Amino acid sequence: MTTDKPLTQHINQDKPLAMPEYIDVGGYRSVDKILQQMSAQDVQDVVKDSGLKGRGGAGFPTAMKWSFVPKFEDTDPRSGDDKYLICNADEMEPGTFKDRWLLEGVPHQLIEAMIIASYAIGANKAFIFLRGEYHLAAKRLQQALDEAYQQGYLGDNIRNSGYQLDLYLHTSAGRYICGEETALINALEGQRANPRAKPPFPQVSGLFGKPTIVNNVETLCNLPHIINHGADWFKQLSNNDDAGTKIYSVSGRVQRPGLWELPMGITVRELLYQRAGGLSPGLNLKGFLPGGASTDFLTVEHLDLVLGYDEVSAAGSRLGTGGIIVLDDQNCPVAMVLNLLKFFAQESCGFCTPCRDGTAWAVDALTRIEQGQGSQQDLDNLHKLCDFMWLGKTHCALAPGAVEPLQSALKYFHDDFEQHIDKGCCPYSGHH
Ligand code: L3W
Repeated sequence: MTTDKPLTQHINQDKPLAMPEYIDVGGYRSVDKILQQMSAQDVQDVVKDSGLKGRGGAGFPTAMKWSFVPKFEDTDPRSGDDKYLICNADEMEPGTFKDRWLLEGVPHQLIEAMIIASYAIGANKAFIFLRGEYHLAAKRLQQALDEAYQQGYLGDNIRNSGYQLDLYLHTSAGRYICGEETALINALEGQRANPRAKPPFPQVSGLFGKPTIVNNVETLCNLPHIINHGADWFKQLSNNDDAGTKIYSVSGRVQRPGLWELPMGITVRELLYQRAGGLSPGLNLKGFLPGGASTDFLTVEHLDLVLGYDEVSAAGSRLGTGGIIVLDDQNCPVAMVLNLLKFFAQESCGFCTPCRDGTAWAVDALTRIEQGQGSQQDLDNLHKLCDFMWLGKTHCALAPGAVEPLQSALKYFHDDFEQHIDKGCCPYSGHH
Protein backbone atom coordinates (compact mmCIF):
# COMPACT_ATOMS: atom_id res chain seq x y z
CA MET A 1 0.00 0.00 0.00
CA THR A 2 1.45 3.32 -1.01
CA THR A 3 0.66 6.60 0.65
CA ASP A 4 0.94 10.26 -0.22
CA LYS A 5 2.51 10.95 3.20
CA PRO A 6 5.35 8.43 3.32
CA LEU A 7 7.48 10.25 5.87
CA THR A 8 4.83 10.85 8.49
CA GLN A 9 2.28 8.05 8.01
CA HIS A 10 3.63 6.08 10.99
CA ILE A 11 4.41 8.98 13.28
CA ASN A 12 3.19 8.55 16.81
CA GLN A 13 4.28 11.46 18.92
CA ASP A 14 3.09 9.95 22.21
CA LYS A 15 4.71 6.56 21.76
CA PRO A 16 6.70 5.80 18.62
CA LEU A 17 6.43 2.36 17.08
CA ALA A 18 8.73 -0.18 18.73
CA MET A 19 10.73 -2.36 16.36
CA PRO A 20 8.22 -5.26 16.03
CA GLU A 21 5.36 -2.82 15.33
CA TYR A 22 7.50 -0.90 12.87
CA ILE A 23 8.36 -4.13 11.06
CA ASP A 24 4.64 -5.05 11.01
CA VAL A 25 3.87 -1.89 9.02
CA GLY A 26 6.61 -2.67 6.47
CA GLY A 27 9.58 -1.18 8.31
CA TYR A 28 13.10 -2.41 7.45
CA ARG A 29 11.76 -4.17 4.32
CA SER A 30 13.95 -1.87 2.24
CA VAL A 31 17.04 -3.06 4.11
CA ASP A 32 16.33 -6.69 3.23
CA LYS A 33 15.69 -5.62 -0.36
CA ILE A 34 19.00 -3.81 -0.83
CA LEU A 35 21.06 -6.44 0.97
CA GLN A 36 19.54 -9.29 -1.02
CA GLN A 37 18.93 -7.73 -4.41
CA MET A 38 20.83 -4.49 -4.96
CA SER A 39 24.43 -3.36 -5.31
CA ALA A 40 25.55 -0.04 -3.83
CA GLN A 41 25.48 1.42 -7.34
CA ASP A 42 21.89 0.15 -7.84
CA VAL A 43 20.88 2.09 -4.71
CA GLN A 44 22.65 5.23 -5.93
CA ASP A 45 20.99 4.85 -9.34
CA VAL A 46 17.44 4.61 -8.02
CA VAL A 47 18.00 7.60 -5.72
CA LYS A 48 19.42 9.55 -8.66
CA ASP A 49 16.39 8.62 -10.81
CA SER A 50 14.06 9.66 -7.98
CA GLY A 51 15.32 13.26 -8.14
CA LEU A 52 15.65 13.48 -4.34
CA LYS A 53 17.21 16.79 -3.25
CA GLY A 54 18.58 17.70 0.18
CA ARG A 55 15.90 18.90 2.59
CA GLY A 56 18.22 20.66 5.05
CA GLY A 57 18.05 23.98 3.24
CA ALA A 58 20.31 23.86 0.21
CA GLY A 59 18.39 21.45 -2.05
CA PHE A 60 21.56 19.79 -3.37
CA PRO A 61 20.80 16.56 -5.33
CA THR A 62 21.35 13.68 -2.90
CA ALA A 63 22.66 11.06 -5.34
CA MET A 64 25.03 13.60 -6.89
CA LYS A 65 26.46 14.31 -3.44
CA TRP A 66 26.93 10.58 -2.87
CA SER A 67 28.60 10.19 -6.27
CA PHE A 68 31.49 12.46 -5.17
CA VAL A 69 32.63 9.85 -2.64
CA PRO A 70 35.72 8.32 -4.26
CA LYS A 71 35.16 4.87 -5.64
CA PHE A 72 37.93 2.73 -4.18
CA GLU A 73 39.22 -0.19 -6.27
CA ASP A 74 36.85 -2.46 -4.47
CA THR A 75 33.48 -0.71 -4.48
CA ASP A 76 31.77 -3.50 -2.58
CA PRO A 77 30.18 -1.97 0.55
CA ARG A 78 31.37 -5.05 2.42
CA SER A 79 35.00 -3.99 1.84
CA GLY A 80 35.38 -1.97 4.99
CA ASP A 81 37.19 1.08 3.57
CA ASP A 82 36.93 4.09 5.86
CA LYS A 83 33.99 6.20 4.77
CA TYR A 84 31.39 7.76 6.99
CA LEU A 85 27.75 8.74 6.88
CA ILE A 86 26.54 11.48 9.19
CA CYS A 87 22.92 12.42 9.69
CA ASN A 88 22.67 16.13 10.35
CA ALA A 89 20.02 16.24 13.08
CA ASP A 90 21.31 19.49 14.56
CA GLU A 91 18.05 21.27 13.84
CA MET A 92 18.50 24.85 15.06
CA GLU A 93 17.34 27.06 12.20
CA PRO A 94 14.79 29.47 13.76
CA GLY A 95 11.28 28.58 12.65
CA THR A 96 12.32 25.03 11.77
CA PHE A 97 11.08 22.04 13.73
CA LYS A 98 10.34 19.46 11.04
CA ASP A 99 13.16 17.02 11.81
CA ARG A 100 12.15 16.89 15.45
CA TRP A 101 8.76 15.51 14.36
CA LEU A 102 10.45 12.66 12.47
CA LEU A 103 13.06 11.96 15.15
CA GLU A 104 10.59 11.78 18.03
CA GLY A 105 7.69 10.28 16.09
CA VAL A 106 9.28 7.49 14.07
CA PRO A 107 12.95 7.00 15.01
CA HIS A 108 13.23 3.60 13.31
CA GLN A 109 12.56 5.22 9.94
CA LEU A 110 15.79 7.22 10.25
CA ILE A 111 17.81 4.15 11.27
CA GLU A 112 16.38 2.20 8.32
CA ALA A 113 17.25 5.11 6.04
CA MET A 114 20.80 5.38 7.38
CA ILE A 115 21.44 1.71 6.70
CA ILE A 116 20.46 2.34 3.07
CA ALA A 117 22.61 5.47 2.70
CA SER A 118 25.61 3.85 4.41
CA TYR A 119 25.35 0.81 2.14
CA ALA A 120 25.06 3.06 -0.93
CA ILE A 121 28.30 4.92 -0.16
CA GLY A 122 30.12 1.94 1.31
CA ALA A 123 30.30 3.20 4.90
CA ASN A 124 30.61 0.88 7.89
CA LYS A 125 30.30 3.62 10.49
CA ALA A 126 27.58 6.21 10.73
CA PHE A 127 26.65 8.94 13.19
CA ILE A 128 23.51 10.81 14.11
CA PHE A 129 24.62 14.31 15.14
CA LEU A 130 21.66 15.43 17.23
CA ARG A 131 20.81 18.85 18.60
CA GLY A 132 21.68 18.73 22.29
CA GLU A 133 18.34 20.12 23.43
CA TYR A 134 16.39 17.36 21.67
CA HIS A 135 16.27 15.23 24.82
CA LEU A 136 13.16 13.24 23.93
CA ALA A 137 14.51 12.48 20.45
CA ALA A 138 17.81 11.33 22.00
CA LYS A 139 16.00 8.94 24.35
CA ARG A 140 13.80 7.52 21.62
CA LEU A 141 16.62 7.22 19.08
CA GLN A 142 18.80 5.37 21.58
CA GLN A 143 15.96 2.95 22.36
CA ALA A 144 15.45 2.35 18.65
CA LEU A 145 19.19 1.88 18.06
CA ASP A 146 19.35 -0.69 20.86
CA GLU A 147 16.42 -2.57 19.32
CA ALA A 148 17.99 -2.47 15.85
CA TYR A 149 21.24 -3.93 17.22
CA GLN A 150 19.32 -6.63 19.12
CA GLN A 151 17.37 -7.60 16.01
CA GLY A 152 20.46 -7.81 13.81
CA TYR A 153 19.81 -4.77 11.64
CA LEU A 154 22.92 -3.03 12.97
CA GLY A 155 26.35 -4.38 13.89
CA ASP A 156 28.26 -7.22 12.24
CA ASN A 157 26.92 -9.27 9.37
CA ILE A 158 23.54 -7.53 9.10
CA ARG A 159 20.80 -10.02 8.19
CA ASN A 160 23.54 -12.52 7.24
CA SER A 161 24.58 -10.35 4.31
CA GLY A 162 28.20 -9.82 5.28
CA TYR A 163 27.51 -6.08 5.52
CA GLN A 164 28.50 -4.39 8.78
CA LEU A 165 27.32 -1.04 10.09
CA ASP A 166 27.80 0.61 13.44
CA LEU A 167 25.54 3.58 14.09
CA TYR A 168 26.29 6.02 16.90
CA LEU A 169 24.16 8.72 18.46
CA HIS A 170 26.15 11.88 19.25
CA THR A 171 24.42 14.75 21.00
CA SER A 172 25.72 18.21 20.21
CA ALA A 173 27.09 20.46 22.93
CA GLY A 174 25.12 23.26 21.29
CA ARG A 175 25.58 26.10 18.76
CA TYR A 176 23.79 26.78 15.49
CA ILE A 177 27.01 26.62 13.49
CA CYS A 178 27.35 22.90 14.31
CA GLY A 179 24.64 22.39 11.68
CA GLU A 180 27.07 23.57 8.99
CA GLU A 181 28.47 20.30 7.74
CA THR A 182 32.19 21.00 8.19
CA ALA A 183 31.70 22.62 11.61
CA LEU A 184 29.68 19.54 12.52
CA ILE A 185 32.56 17.32 11.46
CA ASN A 186 35.00 19.36 13.56
CA ALA A 187 32.64 19.08 16.54
CA LEU A 188 32.37 15.32 16.09
CA GLU A 189 36.17 15.09 16.04
CA GLY A 190 36.28 16.99 19.32
CA GLN A 191 37.60 20.20 17.73
CA ARG A 192 36.17 23.68 18.07
CA ALA A 193 33.13 23.86 15.79
CA ASN A 194 34.42 26.35 13.25
CA PRO A 195 33.54 25.62 9.63
CA ARG A 196 36.34 24.38 7.39
CA ALA A 197 37.24 25.90 4.05
CA LYS A 198 35.60 24.11 1.10
CA PRO A 199 36.99 22.56 -1.09
CA PRO A 200 37.90 19.94 -0.17
CA PHE A 201 34.27 18.98 0.29
CA PRO A 202 33.52 16.41 2.98
CA GLN A 203 32.57 13.86 0.33
CA VAL A 204 36.29 13.63 -0.40
CA SER A 205 37.87 14.66 2.92
CA GLY A 206 35.53 14.83 5.88
CA LEU A 207 35.51 13.12 9.27
CA PHE A 208 39.12 12.27 10.26
CA GLY A 209 40.09 13.20 6.69
CA LYS A 210 38.02 10.38 5.22
CA PRO A 211 35.20 10.57 2.64
CA THR A 212 32.05 11.61 4.50
CA ILE A 213 28.48 12.23 3.51
CA VAL A 214 26.37 14.58 5.60
CA ASN A 215 22.64 14.35 4.90
CA ASN A 216 19.69 15.95 6.68
CA VAL A 217 17.12 13.88 8.64
CA GLU A 218 14.20 14.54 6.27
CA THR A 219 16.35 13.80 3.22
CA LEU A 220 17.41 10.44 4.61
CA CYS A 221 13.91 9.45 5.75
CA ASN A 222 12.77 9.42 2.11
CA LEU A 223 15.13 6.55 1.24
CA PRO A 224 13.18 3.51 2.49
CA HIS A 225 10.16 4.66 0.51
CA ILE A 226 12.16 5.25 -2.67
CA ILE A 227 13.69 1.77 -2.36
CA ASN A 228 10.30 0.16 -1.67
CA HIS A 229 8.18 1.97 -4.25
CA GLY A 230 10.63 3.20 -6.89
CA ALA A 231 11.76 6.44 -8.48
CA ASP A 232 8.65 7.01 -10.61
CA TRP A 233 6.35 6.70 -7.62
CA PHE A 234 8.48 9.23 -5.74
CA LYS A 235 8.41 11.70 -8.62
CA GLN A 236 4.63 11.58 -8.97
CA LEU A 237 4.16 12.61 -5.32
CA SER A 238 5.03 16.22 -6.09
CA ASN A 239 3.20 19.05 -7.84
CA ASN A 240 6.32 20.39 -9.55
CA ASP A 241 9.69 19.26 -10.89
CA ASP A 242 11.07 18.64 -7.38
CA ALA A 243 10.16 15.09 -6.53
CA GLY A 244 8.51 13.76 -3.38
CA THR A 245 6.81 15.42 -0.46
CA LYS A 246 8.03 18.20 1.81
CA ILE A 247 7.44 18.75 5.48
CA TYR A 248 6.34 22.37 5.51
CA SER A 249 5.70 24.31 8.68
CA VAL A 250 4.14 27.63 9.62
CA SER A 251 4.89 29.69 12.70
CA GLY A 252 3.91 33.24 13.67
CA ARG A 253 0.50 34.67 14.48
CA VAL A 254 -1.64 32.32 12.39
CA GLN A 255 -4.76 30.42 13.44
CA ARG A 256 -3.14 26.97 13.34
CA PRO A 257 0.64 26.99 13.49
CA GLY A 258 2.05 23.54 12.74
CA LEU A 259 3.67 21.00 10.47
CA TRP A 260 2.29 19.24 7.40
CA GLU A 261 3.71 16.69 5.00
CA LEU A 262 2.40 17.83 1.63
CA PRO A 263 3.32 17.38 -2.03
CA MET A 264 6.47 19.29 -2.90
CA GLY A 265 5.41 22.35 -4.88
CA ILE A 266 2.21 23.49 -3.13
CA THR A 267 1.55 27.23 -3.09
CA VAL A 268 2.13 29.63 -0.24
CA ARG A 269 -1.61 30.41 -0.26
CA GLU A 270 -2.54 26.77 0.26
CA LEU A 271 -0.09 26.39 3.12
CA LEU A 272 -0.91 29.64 4.91
CA TYR A 273 -4.68 29.70 4.43
CA GLN A 274 -5.88 26.10 3.92
CA ARG A 275 -3.47 24.45 6.36
CA ALA A 276 -2.51 27.15 8.86
CA GLY A 277 -5.99 28.71 8.74
CA GLY A 278 -4.81 32.20 7.81
CA LEU A 279 -3.76 35.00 10.12
CA SER A 280 -5.11 35.31 13.65
CA PRO A 281 -8.26 37.47 13.95
CA GLY A 282 -7.68 41.14 13.22
CA LEU A 283 -4.28 40.62 11.59
CA ASN A 284 -3.21 40.77 7.95
CA LEU A 285 -0.24 39.21 6.23
CA LYS A 286 2.65 41.63 5.72
CA GLY A 287 5.42 39.23 4.75
CA PHE A 288 6.96 35.85 5.42
CA LEU A 289 10.28 34.04 5.45
CA PRO A 290 9.75 30.95 3.31
CA GLY A 291 12.35 28.59 4.72
CA GLY A 292 13.71 29.50 8.10
CA ALA A 293 15.42 32.64 9.35
CA SER A 294 18.23 32.66 6.80
CA THR A 295 16.01 33.23 3.77
CA ASP A 296 14.78 36.45 2.14
CA PHE A 297 11.39 37.89 3.06
CA LEU A 298 8.62 37.60 0.51
CA THR A 299 5.34 39.49 0.69
CA VAL A 300 1.61 39.27 -0.08
CA GLU A 301 2.52 39.54 -3.79
CA HIS A 302 3.96 36.04 -3.50
CA LEU A 303 0.89 34.21 -2.18
CA ASP A 304 0.56 32.16 -5.37
CA LEU A 305 4.23 31.27 -5.41
CA VAL A 306 4.96 27.55 -5.74
CA LEU A 307 7.06 26.31 -2.84
CA GLY A 308 9.75 24.51 -4.85
CA TYR A 309 13.51 25.08 -4.99
CA ASP A 310 13.68 26.85 -8.37
CA GLU A 311 10.40 28.71 -7.98
CA VAL A 312 11.28 30.32 -4.64
CA SER A 313 14.79 31.17 -5.87
CA ALA A 314 13.31 32.85 -8.95
CA ALA A 315 11.16 34.98 -6.63
CA GLY A 316 14.33 36.20 -4.89
CA SER A 317 14.41 33.96 -1.84
CA ARG A 318 15.04 30.26 -1.09
CA LEU A 319 12.83 27.34 -0.14
CA GLY A 320 15.36 26.61 2.62
CA THR A 321 13.88 24.27 5.19
CA GLY A 322 10.26 24.95 4.17
CA GLY A 323 9.64 26.46 7.60
CA ILE A 324 7.55 29.56 6.93
CA ILE A 325 7.74 32.34 9.51
CA VAL A 326 4.87 34.80 9.19
CA LEU A 327 5.13 38.56 9.74
CA ASP A 328 1.76 40.20 10.33
CA ASP A 329 0.82 43.84 9.86
CA GLN A 330 0.86 44.63 13.59
CA ASN A 331 4.34 43.30 14.21
CA CYS A 332 7.28 45.60 13.63
CA PRO A 333 9.49 44.31 10.79
CA VAL A 334 12.50 46.17 12.22
CA ALA A 335 12.02 44.42 15.57
CA MET A 336 11.66 41.07 13.82
CA VAL A 337 14.87 41.53 11.83
CA LEU A 338 16.66 42.77 14.95
CA ASN A 339 15.59 39.61 16.77
CA LEU A 340 16.95 37.44 13.95
CA LEU A 341 20.23 39.36 13.69
CA LYS A 342 20.74 39.03 17.45
CA PHE A 343 20.49 35.28 16.96
CA PHE A 344 23.01 35.24 14.11
CA ALA A 345 25.40 37.55 16.01
CA GLN A 346 25.27 35.29 19.05
CA GLU A 347 25.78 32.17 16.95
CA SER A 348 28.66 33.48 14.80
CA CYS A 349 31.74 31.34 15.42
CA GLY A 350 33.83 34.52 15.27
CA PHE A 351 36.35 33.11 12.81
CA CYS A 352 35.95 35.69 10.04
CA THR A 353 35.62 39.45 10.45
CA PRO A 354 32.62 40.07 8.18
CA CYS A 355 30.53 37.67 10.25
CA ARG A 356 31.93 38.36 13.73
CA ASP A 357 31.83 42.14 13.43
CA GLY A 358 29.22 42.54 10.69
CA THR A 359 26.43 40.78 12.55
CA ALA A 360 27.22 42.75 15.72
CA TRP A 361 27.26 46.08 13.84
CA ALA A 362 23.95 45.19 12.23
CA VAL A 363 22.49 44.53 15.70
CA ASP A 364 23.75 47.94 16.91
CA ALA A 365 22.25 49.83 13.97
CA LEU A 366 18.96 47.92 14.10
CA THR A 367 18.68 48.49 17.85
CA ARG A 368 19.10 52.24 17.41
CA ILE A 369 16.54 52.36 14.60
CA GLU A 370 14.01 50.19 16.45
CA GLN A 371 14.34 52.37 19.57
CA GLY A 372 13.75 55.54 17.53
CA GLN A 373 17.34 56.74 17.87
CA GLY A 374 18.51 55.71 14.42
CA SER A 375 19.74 57.91 11.58
CA GLN A 376 20.02 57.78 7.80
CA GLN A 377 23.66 56.85 8.42
CA ASP A 378 22.52 53.70 10.26
CA LEU A 379 20.30 52.82 7.33
CA ASP A 380 23.15 53.37 4.85
CA ASN A 381 25.44 51.26 7.02
CA LEU A 382 22.93 48.41 7.04
CA HIS A 383 22.93 48.44 3.23
CA LYS A 384 26.75 48.42 3.23
CA LEU A 385 26.81 45.55 5.74
CA CYS A 386 24.64 43.48 3.41
CA ASP A 387 27.46 43.74 0.88
CA PHE A 388 30.25 43.29 3.47
CA MET A 389 28.74 40.04 4.80
CA TRP A 390 27.74 38.52 1.45
CA LEU A 391 28.79 35.22 -0.12
CA GLY A 392 32.42 35.02 -1.13
CA LYS A 393 33.49 37.48 1.57
CA THR A 394 32.86 35.18 4.52
CA HIS A 395 34.19 31.84 5.68
CA CYS A 396 30.81 30.07 5.53
CA ALA A 397 27.13 30.64 4.84
CA LEU A 398 26.16 31.97 8.31
CA ALA A 399 26.64 35.71 7.62
CA PRO A 400 25.16 35.54 4.09
CA GLY A 401 22.22 33.72 5.69
CA ALA A 402 21.84 36.62 8.14
CA VAL A 403 21.96 39.08 5.23
CA GLU A 404 18.97 37.45 3.52
CA PRO A 405 16.22 38.59 5.94
CA LEU A 406 18.02 41.93 6.44
CA GLN A 407 18.44 42.88 2.78
CA SER A 408 14.90 41.84 1.90
CA ALA A 409 13.43 43.72 4.88
CA LEU A 410 15.31 46.83 3.73
CA LYS A 411 13.78 46.31 0.29
CA TYR A 412 10.18 45.40 1.12
CA PHE A 413 9.71 47.27 4.40
CA HIS A 414 11.80 50.33 3.54
CA ASP A 415 9.00 52.69 4.66
CA ASP A 416 8.95 51.10 8.12
CA PHE A 417 12.67 51.77 8.58
CA GLU A 418 12.21 55.38 7.39
CA GLN A 419 9.25 55.94 9.73
CA HIS A 420 11.25 54.79 12.76
CA ILE A 421 13.93 57.35 11.88
CA ASP A 422 11.54 60.18 10.94
CA LYS A 423 9.20 59.77 13.95
CA GLY A 424 11.94 58.94 16.44
CA CYS A 425 9.95 56.00 17.77
CA CYS A 426 8.61 52.62 16.76
CA PRO A 427 5.29 53.15 14.93
CA TYR A 428 4.19 49.71 16.09
CA SER A 429 4.75 50.41 19.81
CA GLY A 430 2.11 48.74 21.88
CA HIS A 431 1.42 46.13 19.22
CA HIS A 432 4.38 43.81 19.68
C1 L3W B 1 30.56 18.91 -3.85
C2 L3W B 1 30.32 21.02 -4.83
N1 L3W B 1 29.56 19.09 -2.97
C3 L3W B 1 27.66 21.99 -2.65
C4 L3W B 1 27.31 20.03 -1.15
C5 L3W B 1 27.86 20.50 0.17
C6 L3W B 1 26.65 20.35 1.09
C7 L3W B 1 25.48 20.57 0.15
C8 L3W B 1 24.89 21.96 0.23
O1 L3W B 1 24.25 25.19 3.83
C9 L3W B 1 22.06 26.05 3.56
C10 L3W B 1 22.69 27.36 4.07
C11 L3W B 1 21.80 27.73 5.23
N2 L3W B 1 30.96 19.82 -4.76
C12 L3W B 1 29.28 21.27 -3.91
C13 L3W B 1 28.95 20.25 -2.99
N3 L3W B 1 27.96 20.74 -2.25
N4 L3W B 1 28.46 22.32 -3.69
O2 L3W B 1 25.94 20.32 -1.15
O3 L3W B 1 25.91 22.89 0.11
P1 L3W B 1 25.67 24.46 0.16
O4 L3W B 1 27.02 25.08 0.14
O5 L3W B 1 24.73 24.84 -0.92
O6 L3W B 1 24.93 24.72 1.50
P2 L3W B 1 25.39 24.47 3.02
O7 L3W B 1 26.64 25.22 3.35
O8 L3W B 1 25.39 23.01 3.35
C14 L3W B 1 22.89 24.85 3.76
C15 L3W B 1 20.50 27.10 4.80
O9 L3W B 1 20.87 25.87 4.29
N5 L3W B 1 19.54 26.98 5.83
C16 L3W B 1 19.83 26.50 7.10
C17 L3W B 1 19.34 25.37 7.47
C18 L3W B 1 19.47 24.89 8.83
C19 L3W B 1 18.95 23.72 9.14
C20 L3W B 1 18.82 23.22 10.48
O10 L3W B 1 18.99 23.88 11.46
N6 L3W B 1 18.51 21.96 10.55
O11 L3W B 1 18.44 22.93 8.21
C21 L3W B 1 18.28 27.38 5.48
O12 L3W B 1 18.00 27.85 4.43
O13 L3W B 1 21.60 29.09 5.38
O14 L3W B 1 22.62 28.30 3.03
O15 L3W B 1 26.58 19.07 1.58
O16 L3W B 1 28.93 19.73 0.57
N7 L3W B 1 30.73 21.93 -5.74
